[in-house]
Amino acid sequence: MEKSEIVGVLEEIAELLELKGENPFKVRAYQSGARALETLEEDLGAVIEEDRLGKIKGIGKALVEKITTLHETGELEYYDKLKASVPESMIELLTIPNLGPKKIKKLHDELGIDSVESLKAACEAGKVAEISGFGAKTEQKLLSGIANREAYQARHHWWKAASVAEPIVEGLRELPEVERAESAGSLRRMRETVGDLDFIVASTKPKPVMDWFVGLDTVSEVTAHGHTKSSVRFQDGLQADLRVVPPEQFAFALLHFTGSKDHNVRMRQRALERGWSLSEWGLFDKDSKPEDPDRKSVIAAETEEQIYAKLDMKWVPPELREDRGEIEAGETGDFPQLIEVEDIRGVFHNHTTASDGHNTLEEMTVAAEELGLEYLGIADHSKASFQASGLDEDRLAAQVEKIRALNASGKFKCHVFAGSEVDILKDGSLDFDDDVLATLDYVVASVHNALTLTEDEMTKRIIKAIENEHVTMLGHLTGRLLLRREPYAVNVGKVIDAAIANDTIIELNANPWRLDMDWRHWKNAVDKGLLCAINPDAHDTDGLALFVAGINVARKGWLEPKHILNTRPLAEVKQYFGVE
Ligand code: DGT
Ligand code: CA
Ligand code: CA
Ligand code: ZN
Repeated sequence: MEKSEIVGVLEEIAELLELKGENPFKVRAYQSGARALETLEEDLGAVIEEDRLGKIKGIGKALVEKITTLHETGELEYYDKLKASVPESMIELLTIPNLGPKKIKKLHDELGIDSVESLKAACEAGKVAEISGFGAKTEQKLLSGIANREAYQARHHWWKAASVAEPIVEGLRELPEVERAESAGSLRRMRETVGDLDFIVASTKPKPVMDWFVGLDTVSEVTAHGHTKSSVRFQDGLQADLRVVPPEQFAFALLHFTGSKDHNVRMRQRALERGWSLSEWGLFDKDSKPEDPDRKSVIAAETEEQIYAKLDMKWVPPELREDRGEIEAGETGDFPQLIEVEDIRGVFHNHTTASDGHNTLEEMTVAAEELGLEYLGIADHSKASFQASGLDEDRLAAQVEKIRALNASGKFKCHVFAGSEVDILKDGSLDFDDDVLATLDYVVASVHNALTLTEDEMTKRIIKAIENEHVTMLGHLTGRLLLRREPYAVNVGKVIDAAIANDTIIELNANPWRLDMDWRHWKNAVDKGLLCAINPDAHDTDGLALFVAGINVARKGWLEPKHILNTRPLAEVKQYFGVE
């Protein structure tokens, strides 16, 4: 078992012990063991082999044994037994924000609460507010935490949904009965999260296609199994609809089930204005009846282009189908030249083992070069992010020197820029002084702590950072973690205006958990003059390729190469940074 996983197990043991009301010293032993292991810079395997684990501060004798067992076998009987001794529904309570093991124990002791359901009922009855240490405000917070959690569980990150959908579409296309197969719905529209998958298949023999689909290994439940539509739930909770239609309906079904609903409403309106009714089955005379056996589509369409053309429009890229101006643009064909993966020449916001990354500077550079990137920006955390081993001034200076030497060595074609992801402190000042920032090629400024300021305070804090002349770009504007943590309160409009006024870039953080700044803001912002950088926020070599998730969202935000700094060639980026 890897070090990071062992850290997770130790943390979980501490939580379970606390839930059971065990001796606080015992709890703390596991917590500090987890911390000590997390910050261990050496290779764990070597430390164990040389029998040095017990010499590390914070790791006692009992932990040496457990860590060694976990490392060598990936299992631990003590942990399994402990876990089995606490009901699953109690452990689930730990997933609610603002609720730690101590509070859960108290709720259990005083109100007999042992599940999310019983907590919800007790909050709604006002019983939780009456317990000392809780109060009405906490009760409200718990209720909204429960509501968020329900909403989060109903949806999935686009990246994950895409990884489930891709092999299914390929599998469908290989079936002899299948003429065409596509993903539709929010997945095709590149929404940041996906409710369910929607597959559309053209075939004259639906039965074997349906049987193949509901019989997939990964299906845990079949919720519908019909002639033209089946619905399933996969083991990981994701649900999917499959619709099989006759080939002549395929383009209409694909258009309809790609949506969005709002886009469909506008399209149907256009059809009606022309005397037709548009549906998933075809384009018909608006007075005709579906029951009429002779009813025929006004056009035979093999592609979506032909349907749009019949309605006097150019084909609309699926990611724009949200009724946010694409209908009007479709009339004139005046679409943006949407950014593509090949347009990206480098990336700026990336971490190495110097802070909380998992690969070294050299390894990251090799990986960037393999991806064909011309340049790579290293922006490790600053000292205020101590939980991420942020760099202090000395370590930063050493890293800058190392990067300069790497470039000078001529070992790599990929140029490395020396930067920092500097913390924006609570008052809006930065974690490094200006003279330190001046030694860098560029600076990403981000908020990582004090997330509960008022909207006004947070907005001022961020704008103050934007106004610092050394700040090149603002990192992950709202701090949201999709399906896990809501954005902090901040006035996005004011931040955008300040960024434009100060020639500061706002990043599009491409991590599939973030996709921050949100796609809904980009079109207006770049029209007003904002510049964007698409950054993977990579913490390892694999993470570099995640900029692709940012491309999806950038397209959804109507972004073109000219709006994005990292589409520019190396020489122009150097010029932009004002470096040699
Ligand atoms: P999701 O699954 O919540 O992430 O979002 P979608 O957009 O994939 O929604 P879904 O799966 O319910 O339906 C797929 C598409 O089918 C949707 O984008 C538009 C179309 N559609 C579904 N129901 C309706 C409806 O009642 N009216 C219209 N106009 N279109 C609908
Ligand atoms: Ca869907
Ligand atoms: Ca659906
Ligand atoms: Zn960050």
